[in-house]
Amino acid sequence: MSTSSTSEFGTQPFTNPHAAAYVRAMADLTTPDAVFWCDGSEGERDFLYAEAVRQGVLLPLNQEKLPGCHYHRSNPNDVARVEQSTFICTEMAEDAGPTNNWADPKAMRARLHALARGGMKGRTLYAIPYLMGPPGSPLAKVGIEVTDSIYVVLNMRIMTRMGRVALEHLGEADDFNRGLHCLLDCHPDRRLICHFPQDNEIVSVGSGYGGNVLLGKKCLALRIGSYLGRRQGWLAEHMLILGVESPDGRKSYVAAAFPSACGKTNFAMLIPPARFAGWKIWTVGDDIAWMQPGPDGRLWAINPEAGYFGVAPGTNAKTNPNAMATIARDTIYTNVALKPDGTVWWEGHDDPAPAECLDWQGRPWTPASKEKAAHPNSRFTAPATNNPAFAPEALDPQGVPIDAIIFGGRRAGTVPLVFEAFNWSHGVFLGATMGSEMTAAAAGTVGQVRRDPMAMLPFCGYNMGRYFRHWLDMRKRLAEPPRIFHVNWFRKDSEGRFLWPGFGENMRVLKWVLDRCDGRVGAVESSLGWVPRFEDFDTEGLEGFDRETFEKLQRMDPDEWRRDLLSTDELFMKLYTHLPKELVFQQQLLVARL
Ligand code: GTP
Ligand code: SPV
Ligand code: MN
Repeated sequence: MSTSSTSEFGTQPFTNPHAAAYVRAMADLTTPDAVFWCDGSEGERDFLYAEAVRQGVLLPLNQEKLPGCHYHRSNPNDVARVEQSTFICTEMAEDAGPTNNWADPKAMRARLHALARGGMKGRTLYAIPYLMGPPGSPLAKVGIEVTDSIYVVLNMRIMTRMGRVALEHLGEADDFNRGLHCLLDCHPDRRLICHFPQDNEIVSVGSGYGGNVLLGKKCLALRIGSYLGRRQGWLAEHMLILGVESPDGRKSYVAAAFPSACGKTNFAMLIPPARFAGWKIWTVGDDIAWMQPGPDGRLWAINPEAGYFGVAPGTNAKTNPNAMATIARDTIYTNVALKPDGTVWWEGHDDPAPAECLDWQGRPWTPASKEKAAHPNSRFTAPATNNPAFAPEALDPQGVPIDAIIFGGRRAGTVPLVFEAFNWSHGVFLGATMGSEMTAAAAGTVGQVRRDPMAMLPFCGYNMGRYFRHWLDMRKRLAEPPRIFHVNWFRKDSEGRFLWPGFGENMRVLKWVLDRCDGRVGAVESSLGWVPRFEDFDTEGLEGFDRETFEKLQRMDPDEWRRDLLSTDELFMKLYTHLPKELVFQQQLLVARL
């Protein structure tokens, strides 16, 4: 095994002996031609982009129009997370619980090592030290990801605090997440994303895509994070974090859990409509929140990430101007369409469909083509600091105090625009019973409604029943718990059109949420929870929106809810051995109210 000799970069082994030993052990297993030790410097970045272009992994985009931007196409069989190939490997199957795939750690490790053995032959092993969370934060965590994908290195460089800063945070300690990623032959039959929470270890093979391979994100920050959070008394959640600044300069903070591709990035970057002159939304995070009770009894949240891995389709200057500004430079585009002038396009872009371009698979595409030009789960990877609404508090090691938690799903029917939980345990019930239509972010049946508790079904690294218990128990440690709400931006009319304009107009819902938190506005008690009165819901300047539309949006049909409860029942039955009694009680109360 030699060290990379192609440049002055990547030649300095980590001085932390545990980190260096882990990298060497993985190199012994996978036998790469070279080992590249990442330091996160700018010189290294430039070298790696040039190298990725040379390898054909990235294509430089039009540097006048999209400075610092690159283009990537993944293998067409590898375009989303694969939940059926994702495993939690714990000694006891019940520790993973019935909502996760479980495997015996010894057996799975043997299988993975057999797959990875010699798997980097002829390739370079990149050793990536990364930090999740602001440096100095008590919640921040270090990972070392070893990968043979230069695409992963460059994405991790945007999504995390990568390089020296992570090693400095680690010091001489052995306390880091060990992550191995090998592309292998990228065959779905040999694709496995495995978590060993008891060893703080992740092994991912056979994929090159997003949440399967950027191990700091879903694997560490959510699956391993949630496992650690339960043991250590904090929460790792699939939540955006935003700050709302009112015209008098006061700031409130909201965390919201929506399932994949259900609006977190858009909500986190919201620009209020003209009616809300003087209000400003600040983005703290767009996908993941780590939260713990502070000494003041409030719930404090940090965003462990440093970038956005966002859904491209539907992003435009009208729906999300902040995202468009964010991705105008230093961005990696994956599986979008490529225009002849070296810029990019996707369905729902501001520009009209190009007369001709290459689709996400590199095939010629015209507006007459039947298939989509961009993959529905095509993504951009962009640094958070590019965002005009980036909240400086995102860098604060203590995080921000959360005033409200919002749960929400994508539901064409049944679920009203907004309602508020009666109390914490009812709020936990709302989160636990959340339903949502499946999206292209994971391989599977798009559009089918499934229970996705707290938007964590694919991401909870332990028994979901215990996870609910943990949520209920948090209440005891919070003198000032956030209020909990439920929203649905996606309700449709009988013609299949969205009843609610969404995007920036979601500010109106947010305003009601904050008014409730501040005790500024009353509400009506309904079977589902507290609901707004039309008079209290700000509709000024909302063209054509009247009481009738509001009532359609807020309509609650007991029969539809009883049907929905059947699938909640199914989830609860599945979890019955570990399901907290309070949730069953909440369900009985709901049935009675209906
Ligand atoms: P992940 O990154 O997969 O976790 O997704 P996300 O929750 O951040 O979702 P994102 O904000 O990227 O939105 C996903 C899709 O939903 C995009 O195509 C958006 O255009 C669309 N969307 C977001 N917010 C709204 C909304 O308020 N109304 C409607 N109708 N669509 C929305
Ligand atoms: C999600 O699916 O929730 C994402 C994208 O944020 S991925 O990183 O692929 O998980
Ligand atoms: Mn997500």
